Amino acid sequence: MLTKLEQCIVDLHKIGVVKFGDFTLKSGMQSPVYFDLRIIISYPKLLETVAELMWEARPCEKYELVCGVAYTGLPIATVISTKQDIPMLIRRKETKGYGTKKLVEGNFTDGQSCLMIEDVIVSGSSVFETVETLRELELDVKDALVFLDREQGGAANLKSMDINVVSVISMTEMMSILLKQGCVTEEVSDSVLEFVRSHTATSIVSKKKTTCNNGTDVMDRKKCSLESRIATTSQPLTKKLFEIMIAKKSNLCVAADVTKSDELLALAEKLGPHICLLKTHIDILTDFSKDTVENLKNLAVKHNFLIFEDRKFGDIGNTVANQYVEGMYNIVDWADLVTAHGLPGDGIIKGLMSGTSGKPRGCVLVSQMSSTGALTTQEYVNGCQKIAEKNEYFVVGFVSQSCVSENPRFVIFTPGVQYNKKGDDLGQQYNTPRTAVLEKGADVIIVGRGITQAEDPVAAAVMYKEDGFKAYLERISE
Ligand code: 5BU
Repeated sequence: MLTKLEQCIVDLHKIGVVKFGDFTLKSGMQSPVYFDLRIIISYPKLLETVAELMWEARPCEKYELVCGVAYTGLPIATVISTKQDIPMLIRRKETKGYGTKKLVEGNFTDGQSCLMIEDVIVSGSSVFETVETLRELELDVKDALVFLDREQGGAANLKSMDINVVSVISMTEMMSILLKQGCVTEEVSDSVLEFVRSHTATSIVSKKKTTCNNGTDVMDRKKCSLESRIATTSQPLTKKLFEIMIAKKSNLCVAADVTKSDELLALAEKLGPHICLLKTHIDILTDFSKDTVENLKNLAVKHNFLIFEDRKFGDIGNTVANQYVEGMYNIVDWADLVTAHGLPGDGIIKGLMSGTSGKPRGCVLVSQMSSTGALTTQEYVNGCQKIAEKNEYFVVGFVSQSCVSENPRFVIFTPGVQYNKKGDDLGQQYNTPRTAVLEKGADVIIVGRGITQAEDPVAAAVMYKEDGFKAYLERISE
């Protein structure tokens, strides 16, 4: 005899709600399983059972309102609303052309308690967006009731936003029922469980306008302090980078373009205390070995900096995924950030993301290069911005020579920085740290030969760091 939940899962599988194959989730992540509860509206009895199971799992006895997250949360919320006689709200999915108030349909008054209803939770972004709107309207939203928790970090993400998630079933439990009831083979079940185990760290990024440190509701990245920008993103490495920059009072990234591992490690050891990032071109090392990157990783921990491989990926997603993970460099293993061109379109991001296996990683899009005659057009810059906005979970920011984004969540990295030099013989062009930060809007200055070929690289690094950070402080206080 099956329990109500077991029967429900078997029935959902039967009508095609649980699908196995190769799916691209909203975040761009590839998944071997997809739970598509939308079709439940064609099966009213099953919809009723799902709503009952959810209501039975509710964390609190009483709520004054329920609100379904569009779209599949809506029919479930409607059933709960009519059965339990609790008024319902709808939050529109549209983001443009509606003020916050008009985004929500239904009657309510300040302070009423409202239960969120959602079908599936991955990162928690959809729930978060809805809760954000309701909280702005002074509603009291603490709990989210979901049917399936895909166990990909959504509950933890929402917990950090003070939203308590209660789910009817987890992906692991669902697979165990489906396997026991002979609905899936052990092979399929194992592949899903392996996927769940290796994708537990998704992140939420709010689409909401962000308030700057000076309290104004403007989205001007250049005016926001690093402290206030931490809250604008959930990209773990962007957050970490901001924290390092604050702690070390440094917006300096050194481009360690040397050809021997010993030299690279010596630079990392000497300059480590002064930098927020160390940028590599790993393929110019003539003696690369696994030890090189193991030692580099240890130095990154010791001196608290991130490793940034300037690989400039530029191929189709599938090739890029191989270049990122396979081959002798295994870049994903040791580089926190990598650069990529936007030219191939956002398949390149999906390719990189598919290689991360749940590790916190990020990519920086090359929006404008520093060299003379770079073929950058405004259309390309805009295209990169679109890719970044669409893949905000993975894109940390842009390499650029101007303010290509005002969004405080994105970091602008500017290479071509050196004192007293116009450029080199091969097309490189230079700005001073002040010009880069104050005029070009750089958040991070990338300095290579200006430091590595200086007579005293440490003294040079200190000078670039101090000037760069002073210019940043000046910029936010203007
Ligand atoms: P330099 O020695 O400060 O000129 O080194 C600049 C570094 O930044 C070097 O590693 C380049 O590959 C890298 N770079 C750049 O100079 N310009 C760009 O537009 C991009 C990267 Br993208």
